[in-house]
Amino acid sequence: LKRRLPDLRLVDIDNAGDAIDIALIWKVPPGLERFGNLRAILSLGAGVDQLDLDTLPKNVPLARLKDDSLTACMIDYCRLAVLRYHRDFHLYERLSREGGPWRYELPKRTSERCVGILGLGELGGAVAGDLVSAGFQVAGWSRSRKEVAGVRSCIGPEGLEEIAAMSEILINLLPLTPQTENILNRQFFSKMRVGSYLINVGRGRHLAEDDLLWALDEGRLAGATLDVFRTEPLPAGHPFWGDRRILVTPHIAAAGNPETAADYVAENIRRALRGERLLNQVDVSRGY
Ligand code: NDP
Ligand code: OXD
Repeated sequence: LKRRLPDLRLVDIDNAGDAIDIALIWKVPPGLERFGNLRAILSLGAGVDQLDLDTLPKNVPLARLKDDSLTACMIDYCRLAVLRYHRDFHLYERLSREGGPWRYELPKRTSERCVGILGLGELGGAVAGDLVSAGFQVAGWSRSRKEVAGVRSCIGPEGLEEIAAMSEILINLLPLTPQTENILNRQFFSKMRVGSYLINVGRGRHLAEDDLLWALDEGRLAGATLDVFRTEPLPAGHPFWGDRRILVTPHIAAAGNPETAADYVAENIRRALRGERLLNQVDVSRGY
C-alpha cells in the first residue's frame, strides 16, 4: 500500500487517536465508532460474515476484498475437486492405498456431467465460467437471474430444488447470511441425486454436519470435499477426520495475494477519499 500510495499514513488502530479516514479490518475492532470522520471500512476478507454488521458505524460504506489471485486460486481448487470426482481419482487413491483390486471405470465425458453451483457471484461466477470451458453442464443458483454463457440460471426455492436434482457434483459458494445458514441440510440432501458429491468452499455454517453424515450413510451422497468448518481448525476427534468418504482441506481453497490485493485496496482507498462508490461495496441490509 505504501508503494502504491506514498502519501498514505498507516497506523495501528489502537494508536490512531481519534482521526482515521479509512479502516482496514478483518474483525470489528472495539471502539470503531469513535472515528467520526471515517470514510470507508475495507474488509480484508472476501466474505464479511466474520464482521458483526450491526456493530459497524452506520452510513460508512463497507467493501469486501476482491483479488484476482484469490479468484484464480478458487477456480483451481474447484476445478481440481470436480475433476477428482469426475475422473474417479478419489476411488483410485483408495484402491492404490488398499492394494487394489484393479478396477476399470469407463471415464465419462465432461459434457455428460452436470455441476451445480450455489452462489454465482465473484467467485461462483468465475468457477462456473471455468467449468463451462472444460465442457461440463453447469447450473447455478443465485438471488437474481443471471445471463452467463453456458450456465443454467436457477433462482428461488424451486431453483434450489432443481439444482439439487440436476447436479452430480455440487459446489457451495454462497456467502453466510441468516438466509443461507444450514442450507446444506437433510432436506436439501434428500433432493440430491443418489451418489452425488458435495464440495463446500463457502462457510462451515452453511452445512448441517450431522445431516451430511446421514446423507453419506444413506448413499445419497457418495463423497464430500470440505474446506470450511463450523469450528476451525477442525477439532481433533471430529467425525470428519478419518472418514474415507470425506476430504478435509484446511480453509485453503483461496487465499489473497498481498501484491494483487494491494492494487484493489489502494483503488478503494482512492475512491473513498474522492467520495465515490467503492468497488465490491457490501449491501449491509442483505448481509453480503
Ligand atoms: P458474492 O457476494 O460476489 O456472491 C454471492 C452469490 O451468492 C451471489 O450470486 C448471490 O446472488 C448469491 N446469494 C446470496 N444470498 C443468496 C440467497 N439467499 N439465495 C440465493 N443466492 C444467494 O460472493 P463471492 O462469490 O465473492 O464469495 C462467496 C463466498 O465464498 C464468501 O462469502 C466466502 O464465504 C467464501 N469464500 C471462501 C474462501 C475459501 O478459501 N474457502 C475464500 C473466499 C471466499 P446475487 O448475485 O443475485 O446477489
Ligand atoms: C475469505 C476467506 O473470506 O478466506 O477471504 O474465506
